[in-house]
Amino acid sequence: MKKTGNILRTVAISTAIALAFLVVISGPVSAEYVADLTVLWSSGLSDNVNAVFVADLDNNGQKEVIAGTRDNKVFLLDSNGNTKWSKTVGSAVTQVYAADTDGDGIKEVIAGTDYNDLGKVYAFDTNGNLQWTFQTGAKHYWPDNKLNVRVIIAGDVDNDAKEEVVVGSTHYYWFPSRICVLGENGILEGEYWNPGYM
Ligand SMILES: [Ca+2]
Ligand SMILES: [Ca+2]
Ligand SMILES: [Ca+2]
Ligand SMILES: [Ca+2]
Repeated sequence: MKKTGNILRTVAISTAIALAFLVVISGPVSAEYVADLTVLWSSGLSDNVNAVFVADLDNNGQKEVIAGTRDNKVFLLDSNGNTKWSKTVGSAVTQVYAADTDGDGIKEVIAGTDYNDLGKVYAFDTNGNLQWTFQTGAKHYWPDNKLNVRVIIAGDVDNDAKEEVVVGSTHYYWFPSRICVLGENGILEGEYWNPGYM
């Protein structure tokens, strides 16, 4: 029996075949119809694509694509795959997201890095200007502060009409894990340390 697939609006993926390429596809998705997916565009980036997020940052009806690469770069691409800007951060980018941290209606580009950068979070405006950073790596339950940012999500968790950035970080080798809730300007509004891996 055929499965009826959901219509994929716009999905960005990094492929295992072309590691440095970002490929955007659209079409109905089901096990039977994967071959029907159409490549809308592909964009060659500088290194392996570690993370991708799609959002209409500026509410103009066109979605932008945020991508983070192994060679420490954050890219913002337009809806046709053209690079609007790229910025270099302190180490490999592990996660990217979009969040309106200051409540002005425009989403910021959020990126997290690995333990070589002590698990930092970077926020850029839509023009690529750095707005703030926050280091999630800290000594707690373990004698060093080498945390990887593993998860970033956002939402208005305290009803102040500004989205908080919620970051999950884990030690690169051992167990300590940390959840940070970052408010406007990257201010730490809440945190939780777990002695084990999360
Ligand atoms: Ca847009
Ligand atoms: Ca904003
Ligand atoms: Ca809030
Ligand atoms: Ca807040």
